Amino acid sequence: MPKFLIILIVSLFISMPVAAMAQDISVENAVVRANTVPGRPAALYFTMINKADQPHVLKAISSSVVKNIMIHESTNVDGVRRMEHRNHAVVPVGGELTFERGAWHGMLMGTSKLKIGETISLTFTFVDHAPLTIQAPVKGLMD
Ligand SMILES: [Cu+2]
Repeated sequence: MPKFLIILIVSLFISMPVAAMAQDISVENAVVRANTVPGRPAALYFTMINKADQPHVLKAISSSVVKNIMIHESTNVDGVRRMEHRNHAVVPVGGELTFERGAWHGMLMGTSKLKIGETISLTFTFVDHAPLTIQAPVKGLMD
C-alpha cells in the first residue's frame, strides 16, 4: 500500500471524534456513609441524572476497596421497614434516580479497608451504557 494512502487512513482515524456518544448520564453528590464500627456495612447515596432520550438501567456498582456493593431499596409496608435486594435500577428518561436514606441505597459489604476522610473510586455499570467511574468521599453517619 502506498505510503500516502496509509497516512491518509491513519489521519482519518485520528480526526474521528473521540467520544461519539455524549455523556448523557452522570452521578452527582455521591457520598459513602461508613459505620462507626469498622467492618460493618456502609451505605452509598447519590443522585443519578439521565439526560438521554432513553432510560438507562444501572446493573452494578463496584469499588476496589469494598468486597461487594448491593443495590437495595428500603420499603415501608404498613409500618414494617425492610430492605429489598434489587438486580437493577432504572434511571428514567430526562429524570433522576436518587439513592438516599430510607429509599434506594448502595449497601457496601466487606468494608474493612474503608476509612472516614478518604475518597474512594466507584464504578457504575449499566445494561445499556458505558461504565462510569466517579469519586466519593467516605464520611461518618452524621457529618
Ligand atoms: Cu441495605
